[in-house]
Amino acid sequence: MAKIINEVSRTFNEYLIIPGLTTKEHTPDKVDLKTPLVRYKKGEEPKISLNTPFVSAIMQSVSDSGLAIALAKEGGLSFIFGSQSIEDQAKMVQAVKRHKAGFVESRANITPEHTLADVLALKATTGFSTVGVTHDGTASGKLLGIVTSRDYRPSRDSHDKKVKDFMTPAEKVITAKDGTTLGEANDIIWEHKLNTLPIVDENQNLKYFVFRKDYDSHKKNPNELLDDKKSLVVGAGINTRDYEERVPALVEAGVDALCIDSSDGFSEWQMETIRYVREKYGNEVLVGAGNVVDKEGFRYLADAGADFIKVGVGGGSICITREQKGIGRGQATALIDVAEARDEYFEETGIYVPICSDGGIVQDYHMTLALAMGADFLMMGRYFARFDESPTRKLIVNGNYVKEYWGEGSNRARNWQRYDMGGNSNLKFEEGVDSYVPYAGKLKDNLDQTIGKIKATMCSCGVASLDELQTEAKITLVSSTSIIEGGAHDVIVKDTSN
Ligand code: CPR
Repeated sequence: MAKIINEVSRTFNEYLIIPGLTTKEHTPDKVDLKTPLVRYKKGEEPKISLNTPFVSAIMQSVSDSGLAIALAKEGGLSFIFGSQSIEDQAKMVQAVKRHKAGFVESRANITPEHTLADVLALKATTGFSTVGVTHDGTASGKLLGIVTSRDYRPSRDSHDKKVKDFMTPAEKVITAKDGTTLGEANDIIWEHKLNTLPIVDENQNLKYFVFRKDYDSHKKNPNELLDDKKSLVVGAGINTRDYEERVPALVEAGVDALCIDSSDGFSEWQMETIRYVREKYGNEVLVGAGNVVDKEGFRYLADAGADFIKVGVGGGSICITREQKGIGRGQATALIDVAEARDEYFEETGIYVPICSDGGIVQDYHMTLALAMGADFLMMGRYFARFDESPTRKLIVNGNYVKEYWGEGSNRARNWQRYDMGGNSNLKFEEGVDSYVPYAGKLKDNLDQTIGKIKATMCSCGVASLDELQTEAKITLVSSTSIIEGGAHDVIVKDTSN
C-alpha cells in the first residue's frame, strides 16, 4: 500500500513569528544577513557566502545579466536562465563578470530607419529614455547617433518621422574610447555638461553608456558580492541533457556557481550531472541541485555531492505543476522537513549543505518565516520580475503599470528540459502560465525596504544573525479566523488612491 502522510502540508501564510525579548543591543543596523551559498566542512568557511540571502529564479523573465548585476551589487546572486543557447547564456555570464561600475550596456537600441513611433514604444516598454542608434539596432552595433527626449516632441512631431531625421548624429555626440576609467568618464561628463557619455571601441561600436545621473550610485555598495578579482559574482542554470557542452562554456565564461534547474530534482539524471562536474573539475566548480520536498530527496542529492539543495515543488506563483501532475508539497512543510534533514546530515558527516527555499514567497514576512524555518537563502521569481532590471517589457494594463512574467514550463518559455523525465518520450504539457506582475520600480529601492522589514522582525525576535534566527525563533500556526484578525478589520478603510 502507498505510504500516506496524514500531516497536512502547509504554506507560509499559515504561520506567524512570536516576538522574543528585544534588548537594547538589538537594532537593525547590527543585524547581519550573511549566509552560506555552498557546502562546507565544520570549522571551514564556504567558498561563497551571500551578503543578502536572496537569489533570483532561473527564468527567462527574471535572470539576465542586467538583473544579475543589480542583485550582486546588493549582495545577492542571480542564476542566469539556461533555457537559451549555450553561447547566449555564456555571453550573459561574461557580461556580468566584465561589468564595470558605472558602465552600463545600452538596453534600448534602434536603427536609423525606425520611426518616432518605434522610439516611443521602446521607451514605454523598457523605461529608458536614452536610446542608442546603431547600424543593426543592437547594443554593440556601430554607433550612428543617440536619441533622448530632447530630440523630439511627441505631441507635435509626426510619429512616422525617421530616427535618422531627428537623432543627434554620431559626429555631434561626444564619446570616449573603451578603456576610459570611470573617473575620466565623469570628468568628460562634467566638462561638456553631458547627461550621457557613450563609450565606443576602435571601430566605433557601442560598448557602454555612462550616465550623469548615476554618479552618486557609483560609490561602492558595502554589500556588493565580489570574487577575488573584484568582479561581480554570478550563477547560471544548467539542465541534465546538454551539460557536457554547457558546463565547460559557462566555466570558461567565468561563472561562479551552477544550479541544475528542474521541477523535480530527486532523480538519477541529477546525480549523473553532479558526477560529471566532480569528475571533470573536482570541487573547483560549484553546483547546486533540486528541487526536492522531503528528507529522502535531500539526502540523495547531498550524497551525490550537491553544493546546495533547492526546496519546492509546485509553489511558484506561475506554477501549475500541482494541478497538472499532482506532485508537490506545501512550501513551509517541505522546508521544515528538509531543514531537519540538513541538520541531521551536518551532525552525522560534519558537512553543511545549505538549502534554498524556491518559490511561493509573496509577502516580505514570508521571507523571514522561510529563513526562520531553516532556509539558508531564498530563490524568488515574481519578486524580482517586478523591477526595472528584469528583462521583460513594462506595459500598461487596465491603467496600471505591469511587467510581464512567465513560467519556464509555459508555452512561451518552452523550457521543456526543466520538466523532462528522461528517455525518448517527447511529452510536452504546460506546467506554468504567462502573466503580468505589478511594476514596482528599481530593485535597490525595493530590496532596501524588504531587508529593512526582515531586520526589524529579527530585532523583534531578539536575534542578530540568520543562525540565531533559525535556532531561537518561535513560530506559531494560525487559524483561518486569526488570519482575518491580522488584516485591517472592523473599520472602513479610507480610499487614499486619489
Ligand atoms: P515565485 O517566486 O514566482 O513564486 O516562484 C519562482 C519559482 O517557480 C522558480 O524559481 C521555479 O522553481 C518555479 N517555476 C518557474 N517556472 C515554473 C513553471 Cl512554468 N512551473 C512550475 N514552477 C516554475
